[in-house]
Amino acid sequence: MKQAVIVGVPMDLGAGRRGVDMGPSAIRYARLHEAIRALDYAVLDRGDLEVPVVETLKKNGGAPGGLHHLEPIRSTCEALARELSALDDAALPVVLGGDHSISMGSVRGVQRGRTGLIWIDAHADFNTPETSPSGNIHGMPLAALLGYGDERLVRIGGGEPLEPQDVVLVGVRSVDPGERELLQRAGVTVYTMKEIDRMGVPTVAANVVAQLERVERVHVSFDADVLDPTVAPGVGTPVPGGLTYREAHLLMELLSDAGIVTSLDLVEVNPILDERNRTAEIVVELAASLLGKKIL
Ligand code: HAR
Ligand code: MN
Ligand code: MN
Ligand code: MN
Repeated sequence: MKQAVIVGVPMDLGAGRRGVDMGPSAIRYARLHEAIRALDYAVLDRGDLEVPVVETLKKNGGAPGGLHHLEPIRSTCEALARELSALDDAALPVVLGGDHSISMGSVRGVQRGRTGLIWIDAHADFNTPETSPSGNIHGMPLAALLGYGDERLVRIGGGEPLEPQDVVLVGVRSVDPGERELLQRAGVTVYTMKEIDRMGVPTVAANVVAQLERVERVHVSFDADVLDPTVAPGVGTPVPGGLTYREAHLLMELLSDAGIVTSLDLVEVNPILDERNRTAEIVVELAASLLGKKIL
């Protein structure tokens, strides 16, 4: 039997607003386990990592050019990378955030051989301390995974930087000025909302699958704010013009059909801003589509 391993990372230190630390709880409460078990996976929940409480930390560097809460974020990501790298290769890790900075730990933890990454997000998360308008580290993880930015983030988990040709961004519609320049220079493939409008999800999904044909593993990092805020109000940094309910499902269904996905993050769900947990519920439905749920 296939096995899914759930790890929660209740951390909001990388975000500018509080609340995504409650994401793991909200996603479990939305029946994640049942949804995955129904797809013939054995589900092992390893619980939540221990994350420093913000009130116990000194205030530090929240200004532009800063790295807000660098040390506790770095150590939490190291712990996550260690936990995931110890798992059996055949298991499918499902990491529950938490803000998107946790993906510096999850990607390094699942990286084995040539690893592809599909980053599904309204934002590019390609800032460095120099380009970040906020100093919030959840705007920096994808850059760090490709080797850009502060060395202490780049070196998390001891992994090699990902190859730009193995990285795809989908759903982007909010990019900061300095971030744009680095993103274009880095050479990762980006399907903005414009491409999704113009080509449609089927073409985008087919291109993504074709691009990642040669990698050994594929990690999907799903940021709930890629969804349109009318569909998913429970996120800290909503941006209008996102994926509709069906566009998001179709993307997951087509990636599932391709059979390439070997690990998954579900991040940036903010229960404080949500309406009766509906964002967490949609995220669970989308995870089920990605892991093989069929309509018929
Ligand atoms: N680009 C902005 C910044 O770096 C906002 C980033 C918001 N990030 C997320 N993750 N929610 O995608 O400050
Ligand atoms: Mn803070
Ligand atoms: Mn993100
Ligand atoms: Mn985002």
